[in-house]
Amino acid sequence: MKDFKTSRKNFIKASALVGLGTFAFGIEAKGNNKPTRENQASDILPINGKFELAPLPYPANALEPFIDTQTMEIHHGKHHQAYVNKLNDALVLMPSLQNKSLENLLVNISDLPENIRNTVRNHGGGHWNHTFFWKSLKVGTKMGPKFTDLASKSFGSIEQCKANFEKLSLGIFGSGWAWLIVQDGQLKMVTSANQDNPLMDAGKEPKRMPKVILGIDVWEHAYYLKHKNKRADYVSSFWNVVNWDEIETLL
Ligand code: MN3
Repeated sequence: MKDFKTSRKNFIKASALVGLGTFAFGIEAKGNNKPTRENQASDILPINGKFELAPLPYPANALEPFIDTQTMEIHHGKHHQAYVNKLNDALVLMPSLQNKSLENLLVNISDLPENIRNTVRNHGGGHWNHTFFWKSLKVGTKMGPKFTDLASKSFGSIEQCKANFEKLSLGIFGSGWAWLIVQDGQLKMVTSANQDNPLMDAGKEPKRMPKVILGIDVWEHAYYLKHKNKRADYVSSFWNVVNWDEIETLL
């Protein structure tokens, strides 16, 4: 359950089928060390040069019995807080980047100065991924018509979409994430190692900028207290906590 690793792998594109295409971010990538993407209204922004950990958008016990209270408290209060702290520590070394949004830093990750690049990748990625993850979770919502239509067109049926996502999540070796994204007019599933995510280096190809609509954290810290080594149990129960209202809004 060690939380901080430095090795990483590139994304593995798992499947790609039809769907809607929208681009969440405007990018102006240039081949220098100055990320130039303009901050967007929905971006995660630092306050006085520091990123902050927002409270969970619900009580820590809100996802019971599917995700237990203690896991939520540690995952948010310890793991996520540590990502924020270490991201801020790194950016102190590069004051010119302290007014950039988190999205701006991540889409241009390979252009960041080498002395902070890996730290921003791991801990900035961790901050973005978990901020997104908390908003994606809620008990008791129902799958909406936009997702139903898109997933059915893309994967043949909702059941097949879910099965593919579970299989993908189970196949991740070690720590990482599985994602549902809309890109190039298609609904796709991708995975990332460690705290990488689909935004990273997407600024290199503005037209391929993905819209992330769902992610599942398959680091052991996300499920080990409740499910121990049984990742499959965590993944199959994950559908009970997906915030379908949020997904419908994102689409
Ligand atoms: Mn996590």
